[in-house]
Amino acid sequence: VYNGEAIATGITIFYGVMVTLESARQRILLVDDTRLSNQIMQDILGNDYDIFVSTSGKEALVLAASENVDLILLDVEMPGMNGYEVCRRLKQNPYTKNIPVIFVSSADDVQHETEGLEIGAIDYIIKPSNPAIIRARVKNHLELKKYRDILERISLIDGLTGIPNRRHFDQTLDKEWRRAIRHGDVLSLALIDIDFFKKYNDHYGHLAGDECLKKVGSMLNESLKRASDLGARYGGEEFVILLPSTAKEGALTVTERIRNNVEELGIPHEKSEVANHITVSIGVAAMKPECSKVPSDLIRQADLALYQAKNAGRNRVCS
Ligand code: GH3
Ligand code: MG
Ligand code: MG
Ligand code: MG
Ligand code: MG
Repeated sequence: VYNGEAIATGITIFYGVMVTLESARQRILLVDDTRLSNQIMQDILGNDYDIFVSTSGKEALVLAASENVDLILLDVEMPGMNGYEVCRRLKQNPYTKNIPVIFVSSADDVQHETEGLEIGAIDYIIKPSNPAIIRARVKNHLELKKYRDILERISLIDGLTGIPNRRHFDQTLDKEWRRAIRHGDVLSLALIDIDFFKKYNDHYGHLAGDECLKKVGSMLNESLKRASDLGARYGGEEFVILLPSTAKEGALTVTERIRNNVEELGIPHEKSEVANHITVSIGVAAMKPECSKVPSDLIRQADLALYQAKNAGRNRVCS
């Protein structure tokens, strides 16, 4: 579960997994066609960080996209693709555009430095430079990167339940929708709404209501098996799940398991009109995304199914 105090000390909990950002060594990619230059930087920084080395721009682009690095030290003059071109490509790729780049170059004129910064580098180090200064600059930039990562993660987590929030869900739906169009794949979505939750709050109080939402939220995420499945808090007492590459039958299996798991939490609800414990109603929609449709079509369809589930007596899954 989410813990606000832990976040203040640099520890954040994401997807139910503890991520200790303080203790993980940050990763630096060194890019220079001169092996000796890479070796010098490695000697300066290797004690404090995990170092990846590349001697060409092409190789650097692959490493940057695959190795999850936190900072890139990039030479300007290199045969083939020069540092400016490497930086431009890094900034165009959604997977690498947020990795800070520092140019390291012997070109000490205003034009070179200006161009490097305008392309999007955060700093420009003129070599040869003093090792202590390099260490200090790198440390400052990595510190900023660390807090930017923490903020990004917090912005995608629901503060009450600790599960992904609406913003996270919207981003993922958008991404999965486009992926499904590219692959001609099917996408399922389910809206989950707690039954008679207003009565629950009225009877047990809002704090108990909040505890109930936390339990349902964590149970929801524990019920999802595939790494690509996403469960999020949609708002109020509504949750949503997204099941990529899953047709309706599969979605019905998953959601029936969830409906059942919620019942088995056995949270007492003596004012409920369907049971004496907390239950949920679930609306399922499955769709093969096409250019003529939009993601909200999928949500609307699930919402209609949810409405049916409510009208048909609640504590059930409809599609
Ligand atoms: P139905 O079975 O038709 O869904 O009835 P319901 O009472 O669950 O539906 P309604 O939409 O009328 O009420 C939802 C309630 O959820 C209203 C609000 O008090 C409660 N709620 C929404 N967000 C929160 C929250 O963050 N904490 C708590 N404790 N309650 C919340
Ligand atoms: Mg060079
Ligand atoms: Mg509701
Ligand atoms: Mg309602
Ligand atoms: Mg409700």
